[in-house]
Amino acid sequence: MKIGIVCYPTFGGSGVVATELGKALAGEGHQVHFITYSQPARLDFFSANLFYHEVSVRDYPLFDYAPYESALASKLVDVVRFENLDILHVHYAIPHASAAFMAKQILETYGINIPIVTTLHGTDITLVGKDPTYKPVVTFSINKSDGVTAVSQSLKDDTHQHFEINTEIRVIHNFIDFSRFSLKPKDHFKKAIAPNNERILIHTSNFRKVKRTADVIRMFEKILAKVPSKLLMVGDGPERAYDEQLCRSLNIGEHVRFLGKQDAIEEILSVSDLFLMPSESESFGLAALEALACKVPAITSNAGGLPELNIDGYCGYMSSVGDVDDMAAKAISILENDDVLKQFKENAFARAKEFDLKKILPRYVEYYAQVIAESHQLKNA
Ligand code: GMT
Repeated sequence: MKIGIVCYPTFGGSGVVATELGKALAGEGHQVHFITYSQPARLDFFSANLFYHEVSVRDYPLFDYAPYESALASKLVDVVRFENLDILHVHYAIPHASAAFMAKQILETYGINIPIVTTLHGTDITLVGKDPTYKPVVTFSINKSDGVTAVSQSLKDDTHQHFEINTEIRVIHNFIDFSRFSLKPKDHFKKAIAPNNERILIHTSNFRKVKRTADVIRMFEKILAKVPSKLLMVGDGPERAYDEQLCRSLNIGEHVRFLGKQDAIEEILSVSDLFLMPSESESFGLAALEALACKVPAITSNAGGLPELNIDGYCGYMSSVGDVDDMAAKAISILENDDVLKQFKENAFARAKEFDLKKILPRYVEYYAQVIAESHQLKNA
C-alpha cells in the first residue's frame, strides 16, 4: 500500500504513535509518506520506503494567523495526486481531519477517490476538540472520515459522549516496539543518579496542566520520607518552572533532577524503579506503556484509558485523580521490599507484551484494507 501519514511532528504522544506506525509499515514493505510541517522527531534516518513532504506556510502581512490548514490541504492534494497514494491516515483530529476532508473534496474534482482514516488520540477530543471553538468542525470531520480509530475504549466512549457521531469507531490501542524499548545496561548512569543505591522514580510528560506534575512532586516528597529515593522529571512544558519552585519550597530539590526533553528515553527508563503518572485525563498513557516495557511498574491515576493499560496490584497501582496520599502509600508498598519490586517489574514486562507492535500493526493494516475496499465499493455503487 501507499500510505500518507499526517501528524504533529513533535514529542507528543500522537506524533510518536504516528511516526512509529509509519516506520513499522515501511518495514513491512509499504510505502509511507509523512506530510507534516517539520521532520518528525523519531524519523531521523534513511529508509527506502519512507518519504517526507514538508508543509510550508507562506506568511503575508495581512495574516495575523497563517492558514496552516489550507497549506496542509493543498500539500495533501499534491502528494496524493503525484505519489498515487491509496489511503491517508491523519493523527489528532485538529486540524488534520478537516484538512484531509478538504483535500478529499478537491481530489474528487480530479476524479481521485482517497479514503481517509482519522485516529483520535486524546486531547483532540477530551480537552481541545470539545471546546465550542472547534467542536462543529471536529464533529463534521470525524463523521466524514472513511474510517475512525480511537486509542482506547474510554476515548471512544468520550467521543460518543461529547460529539454526535454517526460513524463506527474502531478501538486500536497504542503499541510498543520492543526492538527499541527493552532494558539497556546503563549501570554507570544509575550510579551517577543514585550513588547510594536509592530507588529511582521517573515521570515523563510534556508538563501540561493535564499531567498534574505537581502531584508527582508531592507524591515523591511522601515517598522520600520512607524510602531513600531520587526522582527524574523528563520532558518540558508550561508547568516545569512551577514544579522546580515547588521542589525548592518542599526542600527536596537535591533529590529531584529535571532532565528536559530526552530522545533516548528507554535508557533512562532502564535505570528506573517506578513510573509516576497522576494525570487528570489520559486517553491511553503511552508513556506508561514505554515504562512497563522497560520493566518499570507504574503508579497512575485511574483517569480515561489508564485502566485499559495498568492492572491494579499487578504491574502497578491506580488511585483516584488527586489522591496523592493513596498513590504515595502504594508506591512505598512496592519500593520498600526488594522481592515485591522484582515481581512488579516482571509483571510490568508481561503486561507490556500485550501491546507489542507485532500484535497491533496487523490491526491497522487490516483496517486500511477494509476502509479502502468499502470506499471503492461506495464510489462504484
Ligand atoms: O497529551 C499528551 O500527552 C500528548 C497527546 C498527543 O495527542 O500528542 O497524547 C495523547 O495521545 C497518546 C497517544 O495516543 C496517548 O497515549 C495519551 O494518553 C494522550 N494524552 C492524553 O490523553 C492527555
